Amino acid sequence: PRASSAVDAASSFSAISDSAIHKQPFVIGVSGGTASGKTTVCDMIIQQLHDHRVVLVNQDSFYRGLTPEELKHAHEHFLVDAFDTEQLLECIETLKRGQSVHVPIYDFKTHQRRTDSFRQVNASEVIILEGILVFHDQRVRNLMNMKIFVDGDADVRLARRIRRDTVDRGRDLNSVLEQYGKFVKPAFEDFVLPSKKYADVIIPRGGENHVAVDLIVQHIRTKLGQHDLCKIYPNVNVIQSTFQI
Ligand code: UZR
Ligand code: MG
Repeated sequence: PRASSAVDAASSFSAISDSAIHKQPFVIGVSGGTASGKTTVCDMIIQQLHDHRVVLVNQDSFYRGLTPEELKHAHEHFLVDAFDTEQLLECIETLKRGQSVHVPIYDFKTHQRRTDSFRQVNASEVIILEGILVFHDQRVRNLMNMKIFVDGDADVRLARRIRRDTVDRGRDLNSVLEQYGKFVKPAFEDFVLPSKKYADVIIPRGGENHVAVDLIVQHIRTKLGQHDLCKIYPNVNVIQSTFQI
């Protein structure tokens, strides 16, 4: 009986290793309101995981371009279906299978996708998917191994958004404030905030929170270490055959 339980243990260990052989990338979702510091948190994670291969995919890249008619009221057209979620889903699934993808490039100034170029994203150990609504679709959520919500006060976020939209995106103050009041804030309350409940970790004070980022990076490292189980797979085979003799 002792021998057979040892064989059972060995074969179940081998089953773990079998799944580790098709080891999948670790997928992290990073969500939060506009200008909450999502991008900063992602950059900090990537920097600290320097010895692993990490790629960042932005949900923003999957905005559908606006039609000429929609362009006339450009700031009114950013609701949930503004994203091509099917394409985003396919992109993350492909990366999870270990294949590279072409991610569209979205231009916030013209509200259009570039037609002449893509960004090639290669398969890697860690995939970070960042965006205001990455927790909204259940199918996208299900692809994630870890979900992070970056929190921040609305006034701080609005101040940052004003600076970004006027300085980086070439908009005027009035249109930024109108868009914020009419669309960004209501969409945050209706769609983004409710999706916070899916988060595993909520980070207060966004990119200033080094302790939170340290903890997250430690967790990712532990998980990647477990994936490395497959490296001892040959030994597991030897143990198993010894028991079978
Ligand atoms: P972050 N957005 C634009 O302002 N223009 C576009 O052409 C496409 C998107 C906004 C979008 C959202 N909302 O608040 C923000 N609106 O970009 C997403 N209205 O960027 O997560 O970095 O804040
Ligand atoms: Mg951003």
